Amino acid sequence: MRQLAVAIDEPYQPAKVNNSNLLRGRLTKIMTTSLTNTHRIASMAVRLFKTLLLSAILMTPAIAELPQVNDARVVQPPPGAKVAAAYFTINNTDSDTLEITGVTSDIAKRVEIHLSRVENDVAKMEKQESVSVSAGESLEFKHGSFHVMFMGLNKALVAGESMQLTLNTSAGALKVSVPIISLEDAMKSDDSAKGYKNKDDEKH
Ligand SMILES: [Cu+2]
Repeated sequence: MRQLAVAIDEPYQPAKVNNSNLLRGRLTKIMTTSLTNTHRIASMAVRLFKTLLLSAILMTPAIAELPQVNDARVVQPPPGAKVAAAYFTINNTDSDTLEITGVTSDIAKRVEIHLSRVENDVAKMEKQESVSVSAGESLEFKHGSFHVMFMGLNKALVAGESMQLTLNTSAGALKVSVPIISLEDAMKSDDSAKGYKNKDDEKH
């Protein structure tokens, strides 16, 4: 009797517990699954983003840092002069050698990079096809050395105004606004401008 009672009672109790546990288990399982999916999707998104970022970095060609040009100036040439020269200091802040391969400007028919030097007491200047500036170095374009030469000026250069030139370099095209300064100002601030004393001197 007592055993039967137990036998009758028993199926109910565990069954209730089991159902409830089963339901709770299912809910937990569903929630865990959806949480797991959310996590999985999130981590996949992160992984995809990392991959894309990495490919973007790998696929982007190394962008060279454009050099800095300081102290650019062109001295106002004497009236009637057909040539002028621009000076500046170019600073290669990139980790690769910089090549300056040319200069363009609409102020003259011909624009060239020249290098002046004295040979047997004779001042000469030679057109340079390319000028190198080592990584981290700077190069001064100045009287008696490298300069940008304008030949066949299209218009008068007036002190106080400025002119535009573009340096074509291995790091890209670099536009430079060049102030036009008077000979007096050039001589006050720059010994290298003293070569301008001779007005007939068209060598820079
Ligand atoms: Cu020259």
